[in-house]
Amino acid sequence: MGRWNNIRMRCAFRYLFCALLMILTFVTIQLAVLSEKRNGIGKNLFFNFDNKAVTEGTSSPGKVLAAVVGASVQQYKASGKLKQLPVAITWSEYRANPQLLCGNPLIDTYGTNDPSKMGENGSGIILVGSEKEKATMLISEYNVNVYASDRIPLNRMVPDARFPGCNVVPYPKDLPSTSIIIPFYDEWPSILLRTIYSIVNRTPRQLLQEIILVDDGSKMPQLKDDLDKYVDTHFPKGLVKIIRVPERRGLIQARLMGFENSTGDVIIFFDSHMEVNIDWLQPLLAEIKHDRKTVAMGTLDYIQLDSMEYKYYHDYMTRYGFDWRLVFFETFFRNDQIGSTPEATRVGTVMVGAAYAIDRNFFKEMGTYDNGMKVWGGENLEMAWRIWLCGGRLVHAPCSHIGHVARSQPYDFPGGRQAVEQYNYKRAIEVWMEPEHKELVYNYFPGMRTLDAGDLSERMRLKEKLQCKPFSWFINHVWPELFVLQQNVTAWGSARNLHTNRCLDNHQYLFQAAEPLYAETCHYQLATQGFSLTKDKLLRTSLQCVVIKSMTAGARPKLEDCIIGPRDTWTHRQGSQIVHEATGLCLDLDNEGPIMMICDDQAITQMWQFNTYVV
Ligand SMILES: [Mn+2]
Repeated sequence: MGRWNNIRMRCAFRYLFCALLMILTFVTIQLAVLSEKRNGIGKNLFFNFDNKAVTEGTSSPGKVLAAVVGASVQQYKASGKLKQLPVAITWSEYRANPQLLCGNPLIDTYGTNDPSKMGENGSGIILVGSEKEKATMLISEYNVNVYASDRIPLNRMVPDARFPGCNVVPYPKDLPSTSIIIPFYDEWPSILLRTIYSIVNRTPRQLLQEIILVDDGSKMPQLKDDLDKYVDTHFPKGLVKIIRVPERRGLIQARLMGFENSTGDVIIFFDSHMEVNIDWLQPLLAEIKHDRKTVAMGTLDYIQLDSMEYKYYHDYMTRYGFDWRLVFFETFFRNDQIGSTPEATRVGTVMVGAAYAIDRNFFKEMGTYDNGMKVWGGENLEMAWRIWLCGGRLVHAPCSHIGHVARSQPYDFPGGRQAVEQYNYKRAIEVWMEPEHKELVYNYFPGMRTLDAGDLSERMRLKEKLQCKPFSWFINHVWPELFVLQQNVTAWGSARNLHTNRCLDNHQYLFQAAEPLYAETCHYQLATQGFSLTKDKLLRTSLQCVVIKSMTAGARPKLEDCIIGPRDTWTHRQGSQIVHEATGLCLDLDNEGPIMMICDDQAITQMWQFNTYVV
């Protein structure tokens, strides 16, 4: 095999050195195999079996550097350009001159990657047989295929996920410098390192101020000294900073600690399992340079948790939304929100927790995060509301793509996720929502009404100081799709069938594809049985309208998104029929649920009553 031939060839000239090297290599492999048997594969950060560019001793990490090097690096070395690890250059020296090499082949040879390597160019890994079994076991333990991650290059390239037009978008020359803040808690080492390599290799170096890792009390031993040594020997000095939080304080606090220790003009929070795409940073910074009160979001691509394949939409972009239960979901842009080209900036509603850029002073002026919140959850909604209501704006930069491993967070929630979320939600809605909006949220979470969410006085003072707009402004201008049941309606509440005491029910459905309209025993909880007849004659619930797909008697009515979907109109008189205008059919009810029938004044199953009529 190539590697052994290589070593033998070199041995002809330097047999003593090579004998030592071979023994060392052998011992290293044995140790790794042993530790693998003991601990499961990949427990050692520095023994990446398939990524031989840099392999270090497992027994004393950091001491045996570059013991085994792969063929591409051999060639590179032969060209005389490679400096021996450890990397000695400082980040400011390296930054000042885009031509400089740093001595780490994973950085210096980036761009000439061997495309035949597993996982290269964002391809996924397909495992078979015993490898597959091992990986499956590890996925159930770590929620991500750590086995696959250990087998693909730390510096792999990814496919260009951008709209074709992004290639020619010009960006201003003097963009602000950026600190990237990456909190982590028990992140798998090769996934964390790939996040860092992707940033170093795909970010113009003059724009990158620093990468700040915040270890939020990880328990994995590999993330302590080994990580320190790896960072120390593989990246230019001062580029990657590690902050250790002795006791876990949660993602929000960890982000804030990273922020306090950062020095860039702009800050970007990352998850610890991401891979940035080509020219990902410039579009975000261009938005902020244009208007410093802009928060710019990248487009998230999907790294499959089982295969590590980098996936993306070719001609589609996701918009984010939320409903009254504060569930964050993906939806789509209205036609009027898409510019003249697909790559034009789009207005945003709410943000995901990570991968947004904000001017550091603006972040401070806006009151950073509510540090009374716990762990994470809800902070992304609160921040988006605050930005919009207090004078900022939130946009999607379509040309900035960032891959994200779609895994459940390695973060756990002391006290349970639901309790933490509700605590955070309560803090957010008490500060920002008006009573009628809070009421709609409490309808989903009755327990939240009496929940003690701690001291909010500081956040209330902030709202006062920034002279923020009322929440209804946000609904009217930013997220009009979020339906307020009692606004602009002629009837609202629950729609009860007079014959059966069953009410129209949405089964808490919130997606765009058509779903059956249901009827269930009336309980009058607005969360599932809140329906309205609007002034423009839509029969609607949370995010959907009632529509019919087949215009004949016997059709089952559907719930379908009416942001850009169909908007059927209906007429109704109190305690009487609900008539579909286009067909003249009446909403009826049989044993299977709502059904469209020929109107019949004598049919009591066609009589409906809303809780409240507005005259
Ligand atoms: Mn994540």
